[in-house]
Amino acid sequence: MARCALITGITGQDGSYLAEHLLSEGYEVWGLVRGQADPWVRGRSELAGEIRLIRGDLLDQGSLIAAVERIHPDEVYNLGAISYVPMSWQQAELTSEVTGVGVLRMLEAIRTCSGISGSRTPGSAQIRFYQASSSEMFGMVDESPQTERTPFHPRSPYGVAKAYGHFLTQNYRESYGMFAVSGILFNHESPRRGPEFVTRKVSLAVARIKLGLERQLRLGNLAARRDWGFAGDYVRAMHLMLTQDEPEDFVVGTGVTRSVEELVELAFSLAGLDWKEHVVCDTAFVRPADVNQLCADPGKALAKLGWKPKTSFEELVGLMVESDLELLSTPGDRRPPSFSSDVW
Ligand code: NAP
Ligand code: G4F
Repeated sequence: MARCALITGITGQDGSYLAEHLLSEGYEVWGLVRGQADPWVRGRSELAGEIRLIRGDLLDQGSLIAAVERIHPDEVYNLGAISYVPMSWQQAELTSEVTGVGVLRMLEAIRTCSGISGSRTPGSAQIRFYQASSSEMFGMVDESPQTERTPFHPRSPYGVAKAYGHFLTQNYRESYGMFAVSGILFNHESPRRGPEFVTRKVSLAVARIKLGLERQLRLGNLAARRDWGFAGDYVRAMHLMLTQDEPEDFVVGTGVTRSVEELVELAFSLAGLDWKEHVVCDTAFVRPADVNQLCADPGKALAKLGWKPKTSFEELVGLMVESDLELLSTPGDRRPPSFSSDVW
């Protein structure tokens, strides 16, 4: 029988790539969607009929229990979160509830539906759990590159909420013997990245400027450094983590760090533009506390999962600029028409 996976955050960047990957591995894939007018239902219909949708919200314990009871998944991937770091200062409480306590609610749904009570019962839970942890937990780093053992010093309410979810995942593994793992993923991007994140903000601006639709791009901290990879590569690591004999946490990244300025220079040059003629620094995009640099040591993932990224930074930026040039050159709304399958 096909293995069955439930993905929270199915409408997000990673949710779509993970769903495609699991479908290609022969899985039955369910996605949790919230609200009554799902944008995804209208916007991502290329997967119509292949992914099954179920309503639920990380803020609503009962809906998560009902989803797990209905589906009986073999694997749960908790990708749902408020994931945009600046928003976590504007809505700190909501971020803590969704990105942090949401992890507790999903673990509790699995524990309840698996019949695990009080004490540690190794191996008793059949449902395997993946938590989307983040390199933002490292925050102000005092060692580089960062490994699974690097201490956390989060710099935003988002980072703090992710650290809570990370420790809780470890705690449920140790307390109840659950197969619960945390993937500490560094920044990963794609043409499906939300437009508020810096890589997509840049690739969209490059396309608009190239096509004469805009002249200027306003950015914040150009000196910040990130370890950027391709989302399509990273979802393979998530799946591999749930196929191991023992539950363990892994750092996933490329091991190469670049500045926002290097990203900008490359993206503009790929379109034959000089970034200095268009980019303006704007303090409105500078954060109350930023993470200045991140760089992964993915050695454990390579050794134990056999995982390594296939897409270079140059290829990734090229992919995004090319995709946005095509998107903005195409007249009209290119989204496919309505989604046909039922939402539970
Ligand atoms: P994303 O595109 O922002 O997607 C976030 C998803 O969370 C959306 O599907 C959203 O659904 C869902 N969500 C928001 N609030 C929810 C709620 N109350 N209940 C259920 N679902 C809710 O994020 P992503 O880039 O795919 O990242 C996936 C996960 O990995 C996130 O947890 C993120 O924090 C983490 N992460 C990402 C990166 C990265 O570089 N991309 C790195 C490390 C960790 P709606 O469409 O309904 O809003
Ligand atoms: O693209 P960003 O918004 O990503 P950030 O904050 O690193 O967070 C992303 O990666 C995390 C993994 O480390 C995820 F957990 C998280 O969910 C999210 O996916 O910003 C990257 C850097 C920052 O230092 C920011 O200050 O770019 C700098 N930056 C400079 N100007 C800007 C801008 N970021 C944005 N979004 N917009 C700007 O105008």
